[in-house]
Amino acid sequence: MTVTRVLDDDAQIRAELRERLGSDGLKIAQPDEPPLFTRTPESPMQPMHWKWADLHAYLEELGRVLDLKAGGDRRTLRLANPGLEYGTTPTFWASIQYINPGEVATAHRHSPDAFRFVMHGNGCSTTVEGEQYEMNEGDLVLTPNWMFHDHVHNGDEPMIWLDVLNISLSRKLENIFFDPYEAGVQPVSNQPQKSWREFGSGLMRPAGPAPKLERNPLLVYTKAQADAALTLARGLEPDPVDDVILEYQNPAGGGPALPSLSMKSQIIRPGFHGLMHRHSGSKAYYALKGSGTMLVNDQRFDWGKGDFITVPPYAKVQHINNGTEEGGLFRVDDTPIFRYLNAYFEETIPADGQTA
Ligand code: GTQ
Ligand code: FE2
Repeated sequence: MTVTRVLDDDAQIRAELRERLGSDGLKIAQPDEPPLFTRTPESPMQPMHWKWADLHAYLEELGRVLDLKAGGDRRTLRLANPGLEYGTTPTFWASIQYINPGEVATAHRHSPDAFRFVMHGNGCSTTVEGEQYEMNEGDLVLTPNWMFHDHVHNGDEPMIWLDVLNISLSRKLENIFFDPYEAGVQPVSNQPQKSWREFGSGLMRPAGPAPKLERNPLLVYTKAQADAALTLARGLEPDPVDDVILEYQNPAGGGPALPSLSMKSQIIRPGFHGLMHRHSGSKAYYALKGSGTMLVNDQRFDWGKGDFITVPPYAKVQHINNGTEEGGLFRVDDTPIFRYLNAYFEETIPADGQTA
């Protein structure tokens, strides 16, 4: 009938134009192509849950069979997403690095930002632009982009830490730069922990002009200070979605610790039943202690200490703790990018299931 004939004509016109326009490097929308817009984000990334027992077994195996290549390669187990061609999420890779006593991961620098969150062990130090930091369990050490960094393990047990780099983003932006450091490891500066000594209190800073907002002047956040902050926050009204949650802040201006990555630490107390929430961007969780349940879209993940969970962009998440022990989660998300673009969307779904 008329309507069908019009559509057929339209398809025919478009097919003919496809040929001619294509040869001139031009195109128009075609009926068989995905539309420019979806009502809400539709990501091919899948929610994932890795159990610590499995990860640990693989890590021990990699520690035995993989050498650190000359030139300072890293021994890492990458958390790959089966729905994505590249990355743990569309913006970052989360990997677990394993380093044996006596090993040296030689210095280099790159355009992606990175951080390490220490999972197990001690005795390793990371040197960032000459500032040397000891890595102990629960510490967060930043290697902001284009700063040289090397890791030297002088302890007697293997060390395991989480590495996150905003490298999927850098790759999409076609902005990957890399420089090896010629000398292997960097000399340690005569002010070995300068950024920590200046800004590590989180409360006070060197007298004089305020530091520039853009570049985080602090390179390390210790477990002791994160724990102290969470203890204070326990006395606040619980967050209806996240119970107790704090962000590692850039002490200059209070922004995220890295321009594209926000790191958070969170406590889910026994009996907590959070509201379901979704927001722009993707995230990864590492379970620090206890246990809990996370509902991610239509999947249920019962997590324990050491597990990893990754959440696709704009996926619904609900936190529940039906146990008797406090659950602790370290989280990294890419929300700063969306805030920078003035394109951060979020939605809390009330308990009755109706969208607010
Ligand atoms: O330790 O410098 O997981 O450059 C990936 C790339 C760790 C590192 C990773 C890296 C590093
Ligand atoms: Fe690196």
